[in-house]
Amino acid sequence: MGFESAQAPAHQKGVALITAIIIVSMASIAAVAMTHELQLTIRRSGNIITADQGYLFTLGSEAWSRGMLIRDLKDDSSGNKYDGLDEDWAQELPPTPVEGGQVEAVTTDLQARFNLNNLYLQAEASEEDKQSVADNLAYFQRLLASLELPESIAQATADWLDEDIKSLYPDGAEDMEYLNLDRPYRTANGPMASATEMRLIKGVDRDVYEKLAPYITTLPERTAININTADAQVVQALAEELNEANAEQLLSEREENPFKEPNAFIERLKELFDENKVKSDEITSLISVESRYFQMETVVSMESSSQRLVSLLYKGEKDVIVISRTLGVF
Ligand SMILES: [Ca+2]
Ligand SMILES: [Ca+2]
Repeated sequence: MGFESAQAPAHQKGVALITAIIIVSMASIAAVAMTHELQLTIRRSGNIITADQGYLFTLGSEAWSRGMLIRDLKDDSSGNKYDGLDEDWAQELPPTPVEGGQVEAVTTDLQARFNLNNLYLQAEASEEDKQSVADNLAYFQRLLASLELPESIAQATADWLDEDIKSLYPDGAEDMEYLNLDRPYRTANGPMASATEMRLIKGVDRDVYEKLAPYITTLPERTAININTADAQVVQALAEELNEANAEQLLSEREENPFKEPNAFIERLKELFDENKVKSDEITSLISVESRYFQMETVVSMESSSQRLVSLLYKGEKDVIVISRTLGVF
């Protein structure tokens, strides 16, 4: 009968009890360890799912932005052929709640900025290309001046980009200039992949770069400045005669009446200044009323992390394509 065991000597009962306690506590430790491991796995999976979800939201945001540009393409082909800040694609998507977080996005026209690659000059360049680079160089000098930055940076940038290794006079800089530095390097002598490359150029320190950065871009081909989206400094640099006040005036006029063709801008300049002083050909070669290159920037904030996607979009004749994506997680 089970009764017998209950009758066992006292010390045996003690051993059995201790053994039981040890077994129970070991089982508890194992259970706790297992639960902890399980919780970590759940957490890890959760983070992966959230990150995937966040990334899909950034792609959704990009698709939305692309959709707006496709709509604009249709609008353009129905006779409204200009790109301006009054159009739908230019409207910001304010922080909008989504499942587990929020999304915000903004599409900007990169042709509102000066494209540094307009200064790229091949070794065997045509007269037309040389003239275009000369006009863009003069433009960049005026832009630097309007930002109160040294104009000498323009020639150094042109030397960095052009294929020859002859320094422009008086402010250019080719290999010799950079090979004498403590940490020497050579000029690229080719187009820039990123505007941050400016930091390598003679005369461009951190402060100069930060001041210049909002007004410059690097696009894969020569592009004109869109006078409907460029801000006052960029517009002001288009002509010697323009100052801050009349550049601002042109900006406020275009809010009501965006420029539908480059000539409308030239005609407006001729009204503002002495007609003979307006360098029509030079300015016409620098400007446009439409754009091909746009940047979409979206930030998706989820509970545990945020993601920022910057996409370069190209609006062609028939479709809008994504050229590049840069993703950051923070
Ligand atoms: Ca348009
Ligand atoms: Ca060069």
